[in-house]
Order: sequence, then structure tokens, then C-alpha cells
Amino acid sequence: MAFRFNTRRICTGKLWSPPTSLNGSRTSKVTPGWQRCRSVASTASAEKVLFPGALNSEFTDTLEFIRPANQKAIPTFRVLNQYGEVLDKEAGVDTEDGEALELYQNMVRLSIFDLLMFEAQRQGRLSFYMVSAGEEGIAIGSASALSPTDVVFCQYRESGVYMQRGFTLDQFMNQLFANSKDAGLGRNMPVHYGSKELNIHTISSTLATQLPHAAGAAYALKLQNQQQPEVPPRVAVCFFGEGAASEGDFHAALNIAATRQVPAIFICRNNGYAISTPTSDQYRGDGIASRAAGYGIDTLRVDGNDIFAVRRATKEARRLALEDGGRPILIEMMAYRVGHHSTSDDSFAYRQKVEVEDWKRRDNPITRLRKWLEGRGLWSEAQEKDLRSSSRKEVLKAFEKAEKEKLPPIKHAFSGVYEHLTQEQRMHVVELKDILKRYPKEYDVDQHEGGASSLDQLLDEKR
Ligand SMILES: Cc1ncc(C[n+]2csc(CCOP(=O)(O)OP(=O)(O)O)c2C)c(N)n1
Ligand SMILES: [Mg+2]
Repeated sequence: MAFRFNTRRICTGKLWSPPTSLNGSRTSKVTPGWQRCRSVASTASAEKVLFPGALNSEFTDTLEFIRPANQKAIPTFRVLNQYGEVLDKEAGVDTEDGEALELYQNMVRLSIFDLLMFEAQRQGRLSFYMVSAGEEGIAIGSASALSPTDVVFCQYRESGVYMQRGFTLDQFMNQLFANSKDAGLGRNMPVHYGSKELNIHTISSTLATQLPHAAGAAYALKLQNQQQPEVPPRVAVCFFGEGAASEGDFHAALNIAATRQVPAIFICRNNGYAISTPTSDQYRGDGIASRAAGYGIDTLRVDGNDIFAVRRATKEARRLALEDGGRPILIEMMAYRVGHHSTSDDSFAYRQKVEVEDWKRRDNPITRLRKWLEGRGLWSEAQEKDLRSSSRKEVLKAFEKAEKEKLPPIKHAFSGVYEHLTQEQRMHVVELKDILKRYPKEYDVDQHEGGASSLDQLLDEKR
């Protein structure tokens, strides 16, 4: 006999028992399976070896590569078809008529808001804007299925999440104009909203940075959910584009979320483009959902033009994310980016106008829900007209109000970085004061609240 297997079974589901505390009683902490088995273990007749890096992999004598091209693509979950008809009549929709009407009205409001802000930028009244045309159902539908206490991280094309959570038109406008009423004190580019009250972290355009932030927040929530079982548990929700999923941060976030089993919902808006880069140049695999499976994360692909499907998927994701102490979930929501990437982009330089027109005609979250509402006798052309005209008026009113506001005090270019002004900052303030004084025609300080005087206040502040 030349050789013997080591038959010691170091770790199996059967032999393992929950850890006990120092006084011998059972603790409630259960170590998950993926943490238990760390060593090679087998019997001579075993069908599989528990390699520490690939648990439960069976031996095979067939040499066959897994070839993604031969596998069926992940299906796309839908509740309604393109004609607004419910596919599974028994399951129906899980939304009351009143709520469906509200969702519809919010989607229309958002699209009108987008249209008017895009035009305002073209008139030179705003410096920058990004629309979410075609993706209204993803933002509004998913936000409507979350708890207001859940912590949200957005990319930049999710104004609907803010709107659905109660961000007011005034708040949107104050941020867009970076006026003195902007909660961010005018320090961000337009569209970089944030709201502490609504539990939405401030947007950062540096792609994908929100993903590891969300994984970290979800880990904190996992601990909080454990430590405060009397408080309703919360999840972290992270929105990102399929282009952002090409960043290293995406992979780091998914991996840490999976290994730590944190209650996070990653919502990918796959709209077909990352500015001018089409998905065909971005990846070769089956979208973004397939990547989640690679990290051991439960995943689903959803028709983003179907707000009922978006809602149902998000609700179920939330339930799963909080199960057994927490786990991450990824949902890939499919849509088409109907608008240009931003006001700095002309998408007809890289895609055909007819492609966009085709999508607009073929499918859209707003028209799909409208068809469903009309089919139930809940909506009419007259109501549509009223909604559109009143939304337009509301948006323009808030726009004009915010446009008249002064800009924030100049001192906020320096404040809030350190607790107290540093010696170096002090020198910068003095220099700025000098420049403003020497070139009064170049810098209209009166646009700012308090003119240049806020800089003196800053210099006078006691340490
Ligand atoms: C780190 C980083 N790299 C590049 C950019 C430039 N950039 C801004 S948006 C964008 C495309 C992102 O596409 P996607 O994530 O699909 O979102 P979408 O715009 O389609 O909603 C790029 C490349 C950036 N903002 N940050
Ligand atoms: Mg995209």
C-alpha cells in the first residue's frame, strides 16, 4: 500500500455544533457554513473534496469548460407586458389603485421636471443637468418599496428616488441653483443632491465610490440590527449604472458585502450606455446580474419599464436581505437611456436618432403604467392634461423662486473643512479678500449673501 488518504473529517455540517459561551450555555450567534469549513477534508470514497477555496465541488472525469455563450441568459422578470396587461392573473399586482395612481403621477412629474431643467440649461439658466428619461420606473418604483429608514446611496440619475422619498421641488431647485438655501451650501455641481432627513447620502460623481460606502454602511446596519433588536431592521440600498460596474470599487464592494453577509441591496440600472460606450464594448458576459452570482450573491434581472415588477423585486430583495442576520442582493434593472448622458453630451454623435425614437415608441415605464391604469378605468386624457399642466406650473414656480435667491455666503468656500480655520486657510481668505477688492468688475460679490463681509466674519471667528 503506497498511500493512504487522510480520513480525518475536520469540518462537516453534521459534526459542527453552535459555539457555546464561556459558562457553557448556547449562544445565539450561529457561524455560517462558509466560515466553518476552512481545511481540506475527505474520505477515500468521497465524491468531493472540501478544498478550502471551493466547497461542495464534485469530481468529474469529463473535461468540459463552462462556456457562458452556451448558457441561457438570465431571464427578465415582468409583471406587465408592453400593453399594460398583467401576465400572471393569479398573482396580479401588489399595489392598491390609489398607490398606482400616485406612482404614475410621480413619474410624470419627474419627466416634466427633467424636461424643463434640461431646457433651462440650454437657455443658460442652469450650468448642468442630467435627465432620467426612460428610467423613472426604476427610481420611483424601487424607492416606493423601501422603508424610509433604509439608507440610500445614489449615482446621479436617480432623482426619482429623492422625489418619491419626499425631496421637495424647492429642495431640488435650491441645489440646482447652488443658492443660499441649498443644504450643500453651493459646494456641489447641480444634480448632486443629498438629504440627511431622508437618509440619502450626497451624490458623488466619482463613479462607483458609492458602492463600497454602501457595503460599509450595510455592515454597520448589520451590527446595529443585532445590537438593537427592538428597532425595526434596516438595509443599505445602492444604485449604480452598468458602466460604474466596470470600476474596481464595484468588485470590492460586492466581495466584502458577500463575505460579511451584510443587508445591502445593490440596484444596477442597466441603460445600455456609459456616456458613449455601449454595453457591447463594456462587457462580454450576461450583463451585471451574472457577476453577482460569481460573488455568491443572490441576483435577479428585472424589466425596468415595468414599475410593478420593480416594486415586487425590491420588496422581495429587502425581505431576503434581512433574512438570517443579513445578506446582500443584487437586482439588475433593464432600461434604455432615452436622453443624452448629460447636458454636456450630444448622444447623436455616437448613436442613431432612430434607435432612440424606436425605444421611445416601443417601451417606456410611464406609458406602460398608463395603459394599465386606463385598462382599469382609472385614468383619462382629461386627467392626463390636468396633471401635465399643473406639474409644469409647480416646477416653474419653484424654479423662479430659487433663481431669485442669493448665492451662499462666500465664507462657505472655506468653512466646514476643519473645525477651525487653519493658518494656511487664513492666508487664502486674506488673499481672496484682496483679489475681490482689486477686481470689483470681475467678481460680483453682491450676488452672495452678505457680500464680501462673510470673509471678515470668518477671520474674526474665535478659535
Ligand atoms: C472614476 C470616474 N471615471 C470616469 C468618470 C466619467 N463618467 C461620468 S458618468 C460615466 C458613465 C457612467 O455610466 P453608467 O454607470 O452606466 O451610468 P449612466 O450614466 O448610464 O446612468 C463616466 C465614464 C467619472 N465620473 N468617474
Ligand atoms: Mg449606463
